[in-house]
Amino acid sequence: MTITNILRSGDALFDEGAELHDPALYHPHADAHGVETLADIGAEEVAFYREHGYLAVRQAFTPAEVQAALDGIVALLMGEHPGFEHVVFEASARDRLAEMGPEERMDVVRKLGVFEGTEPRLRAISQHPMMLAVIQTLLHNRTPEMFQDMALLKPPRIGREKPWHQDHAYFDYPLDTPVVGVWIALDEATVENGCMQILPGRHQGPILHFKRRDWQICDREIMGTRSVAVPLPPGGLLFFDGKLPHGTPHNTSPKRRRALQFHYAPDDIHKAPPEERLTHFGSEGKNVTC
Ligand SMILES: O=C(O)CCC(=O)C(=O)O
Repeated sequence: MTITNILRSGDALFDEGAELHDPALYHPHADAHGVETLADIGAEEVAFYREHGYLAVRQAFTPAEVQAALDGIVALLMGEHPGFEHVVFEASARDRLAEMGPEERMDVVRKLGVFEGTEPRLRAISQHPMMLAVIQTLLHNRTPEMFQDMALLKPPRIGREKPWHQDHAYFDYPLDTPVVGVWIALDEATVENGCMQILPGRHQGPILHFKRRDWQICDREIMGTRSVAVPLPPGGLLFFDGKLPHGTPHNTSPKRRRALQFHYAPDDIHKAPPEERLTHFGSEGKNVTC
């Protein structure tokens, strides 16, 4: 899981970026293009993905599959898998956490990760055969291997922003490695509760990242750009290129916005040292300001 902002306090891990963002960073001018089901993806949709860096699918999973994934998350959070510890809480809940019961704690969790070896229901959705078949096509017919699994819960009112970034800036893979991200809505995801927002077509190369509210693209680069929102019903998903800039605003609404995010790359790729990634995405030593 992304560790830039995670700090331990007592027994719990907290995400540190509580600072509020400028609302103008998230003013989409349109909704994302997509299809209804995974079966609707053909050559035209693959061409769209290659050109724009994303494709939405509004009904990828059944209500039963969504419920199974939610049950898997609850099982992890309720301690049904002893030893599982990859849970990160919202920093704004730090002072209250010790007094909260298990149910109440579920609405202050920011993210969980590294669970697919532990929770079979979450593994099942990450290995959904039709979804994997599409990913294989998007990876130029190379066999997909999942290398990152997360649940991003953005709780009501306090779920904090994930500032604009390219996921590839976090991955120790050579720049030309094809990476497909999949973001799956488990609740209805809207602009108000913090759905994904993207910059279509900006996935062709690396953009410098800075340590600000997170490891992120400079706000100045984003202001005034024509971003696109990806509202999705539960069971909808977004396929997105590892270099597609995206971000999600603070959840100011009273509604939950629970999601899963998986990343896949061809199974025959090799890691690169972090210095290589920083050469492309890092701002240190480049005489740039933000
Ligand atoms: O679900 C979210 O809020 C965005 C997550 C995200 O973009 C990431 O973790 O890379």
